Amino acid sequence: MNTTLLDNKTKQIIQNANSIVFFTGAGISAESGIPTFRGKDGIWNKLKPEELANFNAFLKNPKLVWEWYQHRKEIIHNCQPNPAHKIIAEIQNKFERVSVVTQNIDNLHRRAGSKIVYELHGNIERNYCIDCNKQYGDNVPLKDGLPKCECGGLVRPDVVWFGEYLPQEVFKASEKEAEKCDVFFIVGTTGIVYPAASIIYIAKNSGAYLIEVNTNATDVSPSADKSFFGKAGEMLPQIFLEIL
Ligand code: BV8
Ligand code: ZN
Repeated sequence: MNTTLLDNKTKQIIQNANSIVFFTGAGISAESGIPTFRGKDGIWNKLKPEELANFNAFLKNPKLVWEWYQHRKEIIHNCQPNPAHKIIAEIQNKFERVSVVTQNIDNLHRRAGSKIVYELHGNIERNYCIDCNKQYGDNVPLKDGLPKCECGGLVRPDVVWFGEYLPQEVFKASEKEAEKCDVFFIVGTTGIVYPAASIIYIAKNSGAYLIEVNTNATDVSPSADKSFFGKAGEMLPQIFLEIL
């Protein structure tokens, strides 16, 4: 890509930034081979979130919901962080503070080496018992195909389902990062799922410079100071190539 992406103003602002936040969604993991939710081959085109990603659906048919998450976990385990995840990790010691606020449950930011990661919607690698709250990693005992805790309770993935509250300490800390940052990147998200998306506007109202990276325009685009329309795995490395 021999054309320069950055205008001087954006370049200056990023170069002089102390704190940078990356707010990410399913789009940042698309190039790793993880299907998005609403894209062309999006998960929600085939399955209804209310049928699977909510607590009542789990109680009604725990086997179906559990196997759906095991299926997604298998896909994630066969995927690698892509250049977008990697550049975010690589630049974290080039600036005073670089943090990630993600809606993704795929653990790819951590696998790429990012240290400060706020998982607003949980992490598919973690599980817990809905009765005694015992934490489980990969070693969830199955009893007739059902994820059963030693106390007999059902074990569920430690993700936030629709109609459920986000982990408050994670949400509060993410709000703080948004309030304090100089530059706020919005990468690969439609920005329509709340209360996660409200963090974008906390950053905006706190004076951060908003930079969107997405293959398409979104509800966020009008609020962005700068939008780069293209693949995150190509755009983000190019942006920091021009900076550093
Ligand atoms: C709650 C975990 C309180 C599970 C997820 C206010 C207004 C309207 C609705 C609501 C509201 N407040 C609450 C609601 C309801 C609901 C909500 O927001 N609904 C939406 C759909 C309208 N919110 C909730 O239910 C939340 N809880 O409010 O609790 C409460 C409590 C009790 C009673 C009442 C209220 C909880 C929401 C969390 C749900 N869990 N995930 C799992 O993953 O299985 S949400 C899940 O979907 C993801 O985490 C993510 O948040 C969302 C997907 O969105 P995106 O990440 O943006 O992905 P998407 O596929 O849509 O788009 C991809 C984007 O990437 C596109 O823009 C595309 O162009 C771009 N792209 C694609 N490829 C690339 C790319 N960009 C760059 N490069 C590429 N290569
Ligand atoms: Zn238990």
